Amino acid sequence: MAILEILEFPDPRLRTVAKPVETVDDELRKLIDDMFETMYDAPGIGLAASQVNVHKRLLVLDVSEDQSDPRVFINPEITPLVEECQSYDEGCLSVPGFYETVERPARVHIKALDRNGEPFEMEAEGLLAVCIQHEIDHLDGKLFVDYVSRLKRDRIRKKLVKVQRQRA
Ligand code: QAP
Ligand code: CO
Repeated sequence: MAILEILEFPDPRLRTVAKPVETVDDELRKLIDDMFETMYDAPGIGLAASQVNVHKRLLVLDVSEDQSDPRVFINPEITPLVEECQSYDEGCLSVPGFYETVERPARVHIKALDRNGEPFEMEAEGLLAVCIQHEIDHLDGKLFVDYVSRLKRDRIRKKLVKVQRQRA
């Protein structure tokens, strides 16, 4: 297993729209294992392949408190079930140190493939629903900072570019 490098905002590669996974094989399962290791190491609750510069429609998440509920979604398709939205203070491993309130549909239906390539469907609400929607946004090249004002987003961008320069 390996810890993968996580791309950080405003890296333009985070804007890539990911392509559907065509075959779920051992190579993809190795990537999934590395993504879990990277996410748990951070630590984080969700990671999309786009964040580790792999532009395939694949995400992992675990919203449990003790890393006991790993879930994989390959080629996820999401449908909102209610018009009502919930607000959540979102963060992102690609936007380290920043949190902003985002509103998203409170209940969603998800269709996806599991790590064996088997289709499954489920409904989600609460943090799980927030997290799945946040991660699917990554696959479409979107970030939670896109939902806040340009002023806030520009401030976050400037601060992150500064720490990235200091590191380099
Ligand atoms: C997405 O985010 C998410 O700023 C997953 O310094 C977040 O795992 C979905 C993290 C909130 C729903 C609600 C962020 C770690 C982890 C940071 C994460 C940081 C270290 C974020
Ligand atoms: Co994120």
